[in-house]
Amino acid sequence: MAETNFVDYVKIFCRSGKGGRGSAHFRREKYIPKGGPDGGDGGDGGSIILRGNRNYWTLLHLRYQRHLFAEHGENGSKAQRSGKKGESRVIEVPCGTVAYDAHTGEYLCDITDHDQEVVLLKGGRGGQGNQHFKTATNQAPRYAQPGEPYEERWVILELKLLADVGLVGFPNAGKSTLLSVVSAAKPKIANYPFTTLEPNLGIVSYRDAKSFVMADIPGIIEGASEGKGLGLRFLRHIERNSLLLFVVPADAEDIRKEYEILLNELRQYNPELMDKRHVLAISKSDMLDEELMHEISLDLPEIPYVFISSITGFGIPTLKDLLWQELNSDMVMPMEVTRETLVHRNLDLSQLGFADDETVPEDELSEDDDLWDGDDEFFEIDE
Ligand SMILES: Nc1nc2c(ncn2[C@@H]2O[C@H](COP(=O)(O)OP(=O)(O)OP(=O)(O)O)[C@@H](O)[C@H]2O)c(=O)[nH]1
Ligand SMILES: [Mg+2]
Repeated sequence: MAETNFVDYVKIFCRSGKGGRGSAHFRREKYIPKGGPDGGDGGDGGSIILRGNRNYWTLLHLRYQRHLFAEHGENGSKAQRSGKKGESRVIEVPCGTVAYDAHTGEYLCDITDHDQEVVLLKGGRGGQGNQHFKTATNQAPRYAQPGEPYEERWVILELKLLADVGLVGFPNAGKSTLLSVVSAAKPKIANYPFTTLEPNLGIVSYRDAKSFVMADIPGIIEGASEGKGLGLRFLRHIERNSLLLFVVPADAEDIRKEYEILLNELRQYNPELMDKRHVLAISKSDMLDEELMHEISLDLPEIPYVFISSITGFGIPTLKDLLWQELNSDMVMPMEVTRETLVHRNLDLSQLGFADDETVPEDELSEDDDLWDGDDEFFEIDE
C-alpha cells in the first residue's frame, strides 16, 4: 500500500533514566580535620510518560523517532549537594492510544483523555548519600547507596479512534458520501470499491450545539476476517464506538443478507462488537419510490433502520435524530463508562507484520554504565 500519513501502529524503544548514586564524602576543611559525612543524594532518573493530546490524530510523529530515552539522575556530591534529577520524556499521543509490550503482547495502559498522563517506565530512584547513614555507633559511614537502575522495553502503540458512531459497510456503499454530508470532513468519494484506504473522522453537529463523532472506515467484504480485501485491520477503529451504523445500499440484492455477512465478519474479529447498538441506514434511497421502500422494509433485520440519500438529503435529519436518540438511550453506556469498562485484550503478536529490527543505538547518556556492578561502588569514597 502506498506510504500514508495515517499511522495507527508504531513500535518504539523506551528507556527511563537511572538514579544517580549517593555520595560517600567526608567534610574536609583546613581547621575541621574530622568533619562528618557530607555526601549528597543522587538525583532520580527521569520517567517515560505517555500523555494524551487531542491535537494529534495519528502516531505518525513517532514513526521516525523510535528510540525514546529519559535522562539519568546525576550523582550526589560533597557538601550535601544532591544530584540533579533526570528529565522525564513525555510522549504525546492521540486520545485512544493503547500501549502493549512488544515482546509478549501484554496490555500495558490506555490513554483516552486529553492531558491524561501514564508513567510507562519509571525512572530509577537516586541513592542516598552517606550523610543519611550516620548512627550513634557509626559516625563515619564510608558507604552510600547506588541509584536504582533504569527500565527499558520495546512497546507497541496502537491507535483506536474514539468516535461515537462507526460506519460499517461493503465497499462502495456510500459511507464516505454520508460522512461528507453530515460533517465537514472531506473524504475521497468515487464509484469504485476501496476508495477509502484509511479511516476518516467527522464531527456531526446536532441541534443546540450538540455534536457527536463519526468514523468512516474502509469497506469490508465477505472473507475479510481471512484477510480478503483490506482485511479487518481497520476494525479496531470501531471497537470503541458506542454505536455501529451499518450502511447498505438500496440496490443491494438482499439487504438482510448483506447485514448478516457484515455482522459475521465483525464477530470473527471481536465478538464484543455484537453487544453494541446497531442501526441500519439504507443508502442511495433516491433510487427507490415509496412502494419499493415499503416492500423492502418488510424484510429487514430487527434493528432500527432509516432510508437515506446523501445526494438528495432524504432521511438525513431522521438519521441524525435516530443516532442521537440511540447514543443517549439507556442501553448505551456513556462513553466514559464504556471506556473504563472496556475489556483489554492482549495483542496477538502473530498477526503483526513488524520487521524485527530491534537494534538500539547507544544512548550517549548511559555510557557510564556502572550500575550494580558489585559492592565496591557501595563503599566508594568520593574525594
Ligand atoms: N444515487 C446515489 N449515489 C450515492 C449516494 N451516496 C453515495 N453514492 C455514490 O456511491 C459511490 C460510492 O460512494 P462512497 O461514499 O465513496 O462509498 P464508500 O462506502 O465510502 O466506499 P469505499 O470507500 O470504497 O468503502 C459514489 O459514486 C457515490 O457518488 C446516494 O445517496 N445516492
Ligand atoms: Mg469510502
